[in-house]
Amino acid sequence: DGAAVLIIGAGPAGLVLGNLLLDAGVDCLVVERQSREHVERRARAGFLAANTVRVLTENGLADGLLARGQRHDACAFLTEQGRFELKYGTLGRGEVHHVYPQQDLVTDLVAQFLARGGELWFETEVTEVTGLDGDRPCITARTADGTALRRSGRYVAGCDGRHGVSRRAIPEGTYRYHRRDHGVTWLALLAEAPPSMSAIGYAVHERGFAGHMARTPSVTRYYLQRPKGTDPQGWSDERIWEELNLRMRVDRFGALNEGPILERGVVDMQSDVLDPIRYGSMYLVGDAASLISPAAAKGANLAVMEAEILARALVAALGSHDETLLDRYSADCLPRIWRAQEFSHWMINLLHAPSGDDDEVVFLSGLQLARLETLRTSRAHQDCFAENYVGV
Ligand code: RFL
Repeated sequence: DGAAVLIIGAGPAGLVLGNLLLDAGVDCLVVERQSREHVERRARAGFLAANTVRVLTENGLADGLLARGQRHDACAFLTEQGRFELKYGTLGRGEVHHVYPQQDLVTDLVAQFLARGGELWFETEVTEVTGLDGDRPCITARTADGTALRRSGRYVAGCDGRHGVSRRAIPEGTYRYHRRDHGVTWLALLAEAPPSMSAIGYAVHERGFAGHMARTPSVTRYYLQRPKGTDPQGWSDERIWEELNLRMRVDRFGALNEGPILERGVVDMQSDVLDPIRYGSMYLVGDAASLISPAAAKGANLAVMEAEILARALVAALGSHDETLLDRYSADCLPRIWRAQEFSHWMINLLHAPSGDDDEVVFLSGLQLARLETLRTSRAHQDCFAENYVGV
């Protein structure tokens, strides 16, 4: 009753890994706590980096993305000093983003996994992972009606996010845990309104950051920096649009297409990294390995990158009994994770109104302005920005 690889979680990490393994003839099982409808409707990421699109395309997983996703190659900064645009598609390595809502990607990945004959249990929560020190690890799970299930396998892939059971299964003291609370909170909004600019708009304002991210021709994501602990329902639609208009300086830079707010959530900018991202026969992928603040839209892209690296390593281990790549998995991924973390951290400082005492705010605001000015005027800096912005 075993599967070669037991995958916990059907987000981008687990589903890309599962599809790549099936393609290589490796048998796997994906176990997901939520229902299929739930994961297919969960709106989160949208900006897919060039490497993500390559992985999906090479593995026959990009039909929906290429048909309905939109190519984006520029972002705009709206500041007190003026508006400037970076056409990152012509800078750095010349890579672009594809904008495709994460829930649509997940929908496609589930369909592909099932079409390839994959076994996927929805509404089944993994409650325990055991035997990681040996070569017959085992998961215990509970279905919605309370039935207990057990499955053993050769390897476990922990793709269940930051609060999943995989992280909890790693004994204290066997890894280093790096974490940071960036002290910044976003009210994350989905508006039923067409985008108001070509793709991304970052508004830097003394009242706080406001962001505009195109999603589909009729839906746009907006972000508003708010105090920690803010109530997502605290502001009416009218109040939200008033604040967006103010921070995005519509009087100077053009009006926003307004519409009803479909969804409101609150996201605290937090990051963490586990090191190593492996324990015994379990490997962590995506948010389970490292949570990254969404400031630079890296989370889903890191998840797909790691899934590809792990798939290749598992195929070598199971096909040719060669564990060299598996043993290197952590060392291969961690420098890329840290590079993404560094860029994301830099973006947080670029975009957000600083906090602290009065002196500190004045000083940090000066640095923020200098940072924006360098980005606006230095081609070398723009190339570096573009490489990090679209790359992983
Ligand atoms: P996911 O997508 O959270 O999937 C984990 C899955 O595991 C399930 N699970 C369990 N299943 C069984 N048993 C258990 N015990 C389980 N515990 C959990 C969960 O139900 C879930 O289905 O993690 P994964 O696959 O690692 O993917 C990570 C991405 O989802 C995440 O990094 C991104 O959404 C982050 N992110 C963005 N990333 C980008 O690359 N580009 C973006 O534009 C972007 N925008 C965002 C974002 C995240 C956001 N939020 C909500 C934090 C915007 C926002 C607002």
